[in-house]
Amino acid sequence: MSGEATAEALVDRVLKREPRAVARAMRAVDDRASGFSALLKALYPHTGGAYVIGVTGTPGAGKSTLVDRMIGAYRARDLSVGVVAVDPTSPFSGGAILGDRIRMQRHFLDADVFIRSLATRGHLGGLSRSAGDVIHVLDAAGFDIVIVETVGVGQDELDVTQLAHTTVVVMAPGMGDDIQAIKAGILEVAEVFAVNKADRDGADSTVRDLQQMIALGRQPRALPARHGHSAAAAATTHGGGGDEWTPPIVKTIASKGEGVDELVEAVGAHREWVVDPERGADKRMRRLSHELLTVFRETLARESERRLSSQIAESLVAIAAREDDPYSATDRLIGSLLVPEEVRP
Ligand SMILES: Nc1nc2c(ncn2[C@@H]2O[C@H](COP(=O)(O)OP(=O)(O)OP(=O)(O)O)[C@@H](O)[C@H]2O)c(=O)[nH]1
Ligand SMILES: [Mg+2]
Repeated sequence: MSGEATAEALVDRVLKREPRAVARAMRAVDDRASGFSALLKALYPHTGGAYVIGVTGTPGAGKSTLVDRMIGAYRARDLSVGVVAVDPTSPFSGGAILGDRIRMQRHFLDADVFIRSLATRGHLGGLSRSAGDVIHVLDAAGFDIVIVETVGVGQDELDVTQLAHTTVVVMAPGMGDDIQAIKAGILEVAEVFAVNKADRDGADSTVRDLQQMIALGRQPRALPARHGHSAAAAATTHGGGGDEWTPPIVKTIASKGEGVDELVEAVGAHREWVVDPERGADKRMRRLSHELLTVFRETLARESERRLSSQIAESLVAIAAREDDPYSATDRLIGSLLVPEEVRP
């Protein structure tokens, strides 16, 4: 971005939800283009209106197909939808991203739908920071619903789910999901399960496996009764009242659009739980804390490296000559960061 006037104009146009401005702002924050921080500061006061849904799960489970259907379901409810597809495995716009675009293409002419994939060039602060910033752009642009699709394979991608108000974990039968999921920590982040490809054999046994795992992992708790027979049709045992959320399990056939309304209802039930002033307070604070710390760490690391660049270069020379080691060098670097130059002896 060049010049203050341009930046202000860009903010105005994002707030008016001009697609090109939204795309440009998203690119600027993802690329860390100059002025990206000022842009985010200007946009932040206009955020907080969007409901953020994370959709994650094993590769090929049908996440994009399901997101496409969810877009349709929210549009039918007259809500606008912004989608960010994060594909860490193909940072330079690989095939999967292209596939996502084609899959969601039928929404392309709808002004109330905005779909972008995140390039995530692996800069400091990583995926989570980038996704968080991009969500803010969509939020400020006034989208009612923001959906973030990630492949839940690594910690980085799972971190992204921390930014969501509701995380939907998508499984498919016969993919060895149970073992994979536990490994990847997917179960811990799930607030709603979608067992997709329910047209295939083994869907019911995947549901049963999940029910068992949920029962082992948590005390069975009740969903609000009014959702008991719809969204939570396949949900785990209901019991007691209490403050803990039990993730409902919804069977879907994304390719045919079946079960999608139930899924959207289940997300809605969790939304009611999260926005409750008391019950959802912890979750809301965790989300904010994750966001602040992510921004703080990235900025701290970037600023420190900038300020210490000449000392870092000197240390490198000393380490190469075996006169120093990375550990002692780090102690010294941090020391000089904490004691400002003016007061150093
Ligand atoms: N039989 C069946 N196939 C489905 C269903 N939903 C999606 N698929 C197919 O499964 C394949 C993968 O779907 P995607 O939506 O790309 O899955 P994804 O989880 O987004 O995949 P990645 O982003 O690559 O991890 C596609 O060929 C879909 O047409 C379903 O409910 N039943
Ligand atoms: Mg996908």
